[in-house]
Amino acid sequence: MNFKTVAFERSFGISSQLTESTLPEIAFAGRSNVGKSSLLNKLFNRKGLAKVSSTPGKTATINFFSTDDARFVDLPGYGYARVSKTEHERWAELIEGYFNQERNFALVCSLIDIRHPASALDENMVRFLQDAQLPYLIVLTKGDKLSQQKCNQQRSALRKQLSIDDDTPMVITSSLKGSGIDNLRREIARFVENGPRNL
Ligand SMILES: Nc1nc2c(ncn2[C@@H]2O[C@H](COP(=O)(O)OP(=O)(O)OP(=O)(O)O)[C@@H](O)[C@H]2O)c(=O)[nH]1
Ligand SMILES: [Mg+2]
Repeated sequence: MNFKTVAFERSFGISSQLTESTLPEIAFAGRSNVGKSSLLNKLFNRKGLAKVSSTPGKTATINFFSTDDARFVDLPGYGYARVSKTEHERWAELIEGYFNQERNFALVCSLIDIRHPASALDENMVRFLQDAQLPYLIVLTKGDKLSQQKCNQQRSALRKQLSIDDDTPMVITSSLKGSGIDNLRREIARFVENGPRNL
C-alpha cells in the first residue's frame, strides 16, 4: 500500500447514491470535531484533501477518496448537538446506509478524542463494530494535547471502558505533530493485505 497518490472521488448526501464498492474500503468514524478529516490529510500529507474546520459538523456527507489499491471513506461526524432533527436523520441514514450495504469493508477506524472518556455515542459506535464483527481499530486523536504518560493512561482506561480486546490496535495520533501516523499507516496496510472480512 502506498500513501503517495490519492484523489478525491465523490461526495454523497444519501446512501442510495453510494457507488459500488470496487476497492477495499477504510472508513473513518467518530464524533464531530474529533479529527477525521485532519487525520486523512495527514495520512497523505495533503493539507486540503478533506475539509477541516474548527466548527463541528463540517463533514455532512460521505466522502470517498481513492488510491490505486484502496478507498478511504470520510464519514460524517456524530453527536453534534446543534444540528436540526432533519440533519440528524440524514446523518443516521448515511451511516446506517453505508454499513448496511454489501461493501468491501477492509477496516473501520473508530476515532476517539484521547482527552476524555468515550461518550455514549462512541460506546454505541464501538459496540456496533464489535457486534457486526467488522474489522476495526481505535485511533485516539489529539495526542499532542496530553503528556505521553497521560496518553498511555487514557489508552488503558478507554480499552477498559469500551471492552476492546488486546488484539485490537489502539493507535495514538496527532495530526498536528504527526506522531503515530506511520504506525497507523502500517496498521491500515496490514488490514488491507489481510483482505476483506466475509460477513
Ligand atoms: N491539537 C490538535 N488538533 C486537532 C488534531 N486533529 C484535528 N484537530 C483540530 O480539531 C478540529 C476538527 O478537526 P476536523 O478534522 O475537521 O474534525 P472532523 O472529525 O473531520 O469533524 P466533522 O467533519 O465535523 O465531523 C480542527 O480545528 C482541527 O485543527 C490533532 O491531532 N491535534
Ligand atoms: Mg470532517
